[in-house]
Amino acid sequence: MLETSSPHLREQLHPLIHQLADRVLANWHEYLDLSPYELPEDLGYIEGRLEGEKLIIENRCYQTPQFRKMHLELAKVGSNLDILHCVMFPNPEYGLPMFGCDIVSGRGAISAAIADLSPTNAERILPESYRHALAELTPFDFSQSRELPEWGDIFSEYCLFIRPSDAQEETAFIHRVSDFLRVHCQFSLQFTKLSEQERLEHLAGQQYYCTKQQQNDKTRRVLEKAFGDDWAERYMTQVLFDIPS
Ligand code: BLA
Repeated sequence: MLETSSPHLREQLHPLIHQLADRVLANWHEYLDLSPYELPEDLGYIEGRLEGEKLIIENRCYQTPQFRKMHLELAKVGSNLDILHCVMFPNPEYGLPMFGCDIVSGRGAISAAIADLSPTNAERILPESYRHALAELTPFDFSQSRELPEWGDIFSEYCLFIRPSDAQEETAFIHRVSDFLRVHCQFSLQFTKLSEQERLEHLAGQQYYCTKQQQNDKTRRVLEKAFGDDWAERYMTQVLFDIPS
């Protein structure tokens, strides 16, 4: 099995989080030719304090020719809050969508599990091959869908935003995300380079995506309480959702 984090943190995270983290890394290693990606100023492992509780963040980052930055983050806030955050930022030279996933577990129960392949072209629709493959996936009827926040217009019609109600739904979520990743990794290798004009269009789409994600006050608040406002701003705009130039 692939080691997702120090055994110490990994063992303490909600099982859905470490299972999905393993799955993400397994998919990346299976389909893509990974190179390391250095985060700014050694932000691989970070500790802070949230209202007297320790916040631990572990980052894994890779890149490939198709993906400028592939980021997997695991975080634990005290004994209550476990988080998985994952984003694959495409190289804008290929018209690929953005893969994003966030899982939040509070007091042992998952409150939010979200995953999407989000379009970055001007029309904000997924490439034909993706739409076809995603439409073919066996649908699963999750019992508790959650409503997207106001900034959530970046997500596609395939976006999954649920609160899993039992172990079966947790497993179904992992399978869905795995399918998204397999489709994304496999198709990404078939894309050819765009014209300069199309590249700029996708770059603008990624910038829009990041600007919207930076408006997630729930993420920001957790980081602000543990590390202060300035650090949270820097982390959200330079590590979680850095806008490519
Ligand atoms: C929600 N994100 C949340 C919540 C918390 C965090 C505490 C609220 C959980 C809930 O409403 O049940 C916290 N998420 C974090 C922190 C980090 C993190 C601290 O990633 C990192 C250190 N967020 C993403 C990505 C997506 C995303 C990639 O990072 C989607 C692809 C979505 N998170 C997302 C959405 C919500 C959320 C849509 C719900 C926001 C809301 O309801 O207002």
